[in-house]
Amino acid sequence: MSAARGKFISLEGGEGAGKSTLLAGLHACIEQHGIALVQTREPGGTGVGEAVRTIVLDLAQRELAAETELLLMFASRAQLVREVIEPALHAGHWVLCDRFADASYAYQGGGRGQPESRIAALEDWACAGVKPDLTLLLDVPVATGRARAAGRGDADRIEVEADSFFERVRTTYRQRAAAEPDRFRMLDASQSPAVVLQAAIVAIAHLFEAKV
Ligand code: Z5A
Repeated sequence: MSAARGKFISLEGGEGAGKSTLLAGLHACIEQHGIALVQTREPGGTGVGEAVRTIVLDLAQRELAAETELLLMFASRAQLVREVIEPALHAGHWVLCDRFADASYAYQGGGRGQPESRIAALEDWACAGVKPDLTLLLDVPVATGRARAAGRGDADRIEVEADSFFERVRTTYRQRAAAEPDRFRMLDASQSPAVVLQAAIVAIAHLFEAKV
């Protein structure tokens, strides 16, 4: 008998929203329910994806065209879906992913102005029907997120963009959350890490109920 398909949760948000911080707490919470969990990230998560990540975040790649950036994000994603996410879900494991396709709509769509229809076509092809069951959107004012991230040292190729870029990213995320209320849960990420974790645990609770 094959295992019940696992659940797929993605975390999204702007720079410094607190995804990495939240991931650790969520990971522990899910495992406490006796669920086998695969944690991964985008771009990255596979050998190919991590190589793509190095390119797209490299400040020296100043000439990278917006179209190339978009294709690279989906190249990483196509590999991650086939090598990690789909096999894990098929085996009944849950997958917790730091960013997924919504990030391409927000950054390459909202931020860089790539057409939504083109991103949707790439999603259709690269993701082969794999979509998060739940997306936690960590919403935080751009200035707050950037101030947090600034404490980390050197900015990467995307982090050096202007505030206006990150405002468009935030607006696109919020629009996507409003358009798909069943899949998205928007969390106020300007609160303390403990409060954000508690809100996230409440937001994923229905997935545990669906498990039994
Ligand atoms: N990107 C893209 O353009 N298109 C795509 O399709 C995909 C990605 C998938 C890499 O992503 C870049 O790729 C990203 C989008 C782009 N570029 N940007 N900007 P990433 O997720 O690896 O990098 P990131 O967004 O820059 O993550 P981040 O800045 O590391 O943010 P975070 O993980 O959300 O934050 P954090 O590391 O948990 O926290 C940052 C700091 O804030 C840290 O000191 C914490 O201790 C602190 N923190 C965290 N939470 C709180 C709260 N609640 N209160 C106070 N302080 C906090």
